[in-house]
Amino acid sequence: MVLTIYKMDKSPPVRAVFMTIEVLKIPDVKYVDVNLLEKENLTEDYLKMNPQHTVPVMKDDDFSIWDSHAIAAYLVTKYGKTSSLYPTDPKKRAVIDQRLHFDSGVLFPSLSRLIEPVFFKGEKAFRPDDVEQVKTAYGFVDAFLSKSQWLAGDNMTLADICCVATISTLNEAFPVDEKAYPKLSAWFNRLKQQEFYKKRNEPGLAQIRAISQKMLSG
Ligand SMILES: N[C@@H](CCC(=O)N[C@@H](CS)C(=O)NCC(=O)O)C(=O)O
Repeated sequence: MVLTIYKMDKSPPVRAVFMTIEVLKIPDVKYVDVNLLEKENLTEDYLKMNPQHTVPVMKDDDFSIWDSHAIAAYLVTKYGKTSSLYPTDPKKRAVIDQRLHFDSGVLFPSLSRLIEPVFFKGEKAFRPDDVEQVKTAYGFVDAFLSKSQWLAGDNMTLADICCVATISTLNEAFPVDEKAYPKLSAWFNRLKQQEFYKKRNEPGLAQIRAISQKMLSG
């Protein structure tokens, strides 16, 4: 049985899957690099696995699935010795699912919208409207954290892992202001101290940092 992840290290959803694998301590994972600039995600074989041509994709024997949130949930269900990252209790799981959909529907689109003009269209500053959208998203996360230390309750869950992959990337472009978003800032600092974050999020994030600095300075 071989678990394979098709990946590009700087991608936030890929890093969410990396961190999930690290927390679950899944051994013997095979990694395959997919170079998006070289259009390796548009080959016939890749499109057969994932017609949406995104990374990450996970293959577990003859089963394949894409979308970091679906992959992370599958990994916990199949490989998690305990289910605390994604509990089966309907209410607890519903809160986690809401945060995961928030990541897909609000955080990640805010990130794409913010960085694309600078990273891919040669603009030298972020557009004010896009920055406003990021501020709104940060405000939502701060509100989610008003009653608990973690995004979906008193324990760290997939909600924290998936959202921090995106937020740490947003933070490289538009840093989280500790005064404006104190709860978000404290949560982010808490995650930055975790070994799984240092080992599996930080390296890809450093690549984003380098690109961001180059694009904004040039
Ligand atoms: N919701 C997806 C987003 C995946 C995604 O958009 N990945 C980007 C890289 S960060 C990608 O593969 N883009 C290439 C493309 O859309 O063709 C997930 O969580 O996996």
